[in-house]
Amino acid sequence: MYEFDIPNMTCGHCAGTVKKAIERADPTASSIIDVGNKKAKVETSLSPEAMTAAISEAGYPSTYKIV
Ligand SMILES: [Cu+2]
Repeated sequence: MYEFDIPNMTCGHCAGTVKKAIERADPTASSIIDVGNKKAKVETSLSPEAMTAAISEAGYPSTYKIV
């Protein structure tokens, strides 16, 4: 599982956009979005680089760590 740090994700609307981007990139992904801490935990079979790119393309640059 990866934890993405998404500084621009500041409200529920952002969280929805991020969640959609994650699910579009990997329909089998499961994610927990934490807007308060601007983090998303994602279980995905994609590489974290690919998922970072997908989230970034939706307008939310991020960094990740393995958790
Ligand atoms: Cu927002």
